[in-house]
Amino acid sequence: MTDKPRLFGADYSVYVRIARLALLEKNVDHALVPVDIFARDGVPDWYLERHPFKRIPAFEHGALRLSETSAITRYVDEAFDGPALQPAAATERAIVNQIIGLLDSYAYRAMVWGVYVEGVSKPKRGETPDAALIATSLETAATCLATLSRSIGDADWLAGGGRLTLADLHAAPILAYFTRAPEGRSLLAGHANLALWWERMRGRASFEATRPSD
Ligand SMILES: N[C@@H](CCC(=O)N[C@@H](CS)C(=O)NCC(=O)O)C(=O)O
Repeated sequence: MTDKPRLFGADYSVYVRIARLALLEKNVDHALVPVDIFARDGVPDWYLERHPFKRIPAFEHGALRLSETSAITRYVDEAFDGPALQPAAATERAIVNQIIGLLDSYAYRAMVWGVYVEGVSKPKRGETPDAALIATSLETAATCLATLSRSIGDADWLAGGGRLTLADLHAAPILAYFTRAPEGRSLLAGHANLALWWERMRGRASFEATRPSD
């Protein structure tokens, strides 16, 4: 398949950034087609065919159309040349998938919406934050960080192995928003191994190239 992949979305989105990181780490030439979920009129009608739930990103490669970031990143890893972003061994791959699952199920909502949006964005816009939501989100965030910290152990990468994987790419854009909140930075500082991992991720060219424009 020779068509250049297209990713639909916006640079501020955590999930779009995850997919872009996978494309960049694999050195895949691709286009980012702008879709703004926060546009005044909502997402354009044509986009519903690509994502019936009006979320970003959506992806296209030749005749293949995908939504759901973890399906997109796994496809990108498996369909293109470049460094493998998933371990070959079933046990190690299961750990990567477990981390992605916990990030989707628990970390994203708590760390991005519950801590960053509620505690940083809303006050900036002059809105009153929901203190109870911030408190429960910080509790969930603490559990997420403790789990990730146990997983990384003494290794350089989240799944505990010697190589960057899709788990790292899934986590970093979430941490990018979480650490904009002072409480987020201080929770992260409680896990020296994760704090080092965060510095490692922040220094990657792919991470710098996908930094949101805001
Ligand atoms: N399960 C989706 C989640 C994607 C998602 O939630 N994207 C956010 C932006 S980071 C979004 O489109 N939010 C719009 C909304 O919640 O209405 C995936 O894995 O791609």
